[in-house]
Amino acid sequence: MRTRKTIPGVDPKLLIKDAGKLLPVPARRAFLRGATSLGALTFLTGCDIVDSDSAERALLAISKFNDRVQALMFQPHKLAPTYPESAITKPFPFNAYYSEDEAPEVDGETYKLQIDGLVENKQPWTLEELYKLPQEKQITRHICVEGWSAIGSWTGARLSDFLQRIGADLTAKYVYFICAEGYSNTIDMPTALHPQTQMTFRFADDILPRKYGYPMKIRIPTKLGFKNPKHVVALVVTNEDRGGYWEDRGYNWFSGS
Ligand SMILES: Nc1nc2c(c(=O)[nH]1)N[C@H]1C(S)=C(S)[C@@H](COP(=O)(O)O)O[C@H]1N2
Ligand SMILES: [Mo]
Repeated sequence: MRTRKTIPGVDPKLLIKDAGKLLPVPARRAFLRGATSLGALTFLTGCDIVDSDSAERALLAISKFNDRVQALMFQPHKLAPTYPESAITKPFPFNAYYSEDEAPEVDGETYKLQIDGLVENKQPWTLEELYKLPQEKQITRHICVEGWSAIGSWTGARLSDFLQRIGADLTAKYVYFICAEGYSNTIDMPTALHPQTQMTFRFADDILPRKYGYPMKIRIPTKLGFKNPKHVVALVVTNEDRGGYWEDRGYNWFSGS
């Protein structure tokens, strides 16, 4: 009989299941169907799983692998589906790591979008200036990792146009966003330049309400909800991955939708 070693703080079955969930979909099925063992996980990740820390490291390695696969599979010109006005979800859900009445109150009069990093013109932008940018409307689906999705209508400027306008280094790897209440996240440059990635100023044709990210959010229909920062106060073009609120808490970094 084969003896099974017990690992302190690790349930091997759950660990394999978690690792499977972190894999890109096509690989996930094969992985879960196969006689996956801790040995296979060790082999795949190069992490010797002896305790809960090394188990976490193995999961992180799988998640990083998934990021690379998603980045390779990302099609920079492929559009996310769009919908008619009649498909808009009403009421549109609110979500954040706090309750709706705790959403930050940003003063639009004094608001300035700060620009930093690999950019020629770091002049901050007032809301009045931002509103003058050419804008377009999108009706797309927002998908949250928590298991809900909803169709909404967002209007704003293409982030790619804005990045060009401020002389951003478009060969840099990332754009990092900082929000009024301390939320943050980093996205890859191909996603930042995607035609549907938007600096959003309006929701359902009205000025973006406080709960949905006043005065500006970044709408990215090709990414999960948590990669769509609300109440954005600063934008940084960078070659270093600065992570983000949920990224730092173990959510998959790329999180394509
Ligand atoms: N500043 C900020 N942006 C945020 C969050 C947050 O807590 N703070 N939550 C994210 C998550 S998990 C989701 S699903 C969406 C929710 O956006 P909504 O309130 O417009 O539905 O915002 C994302 N952006
Ligand atoms: Mo979310």
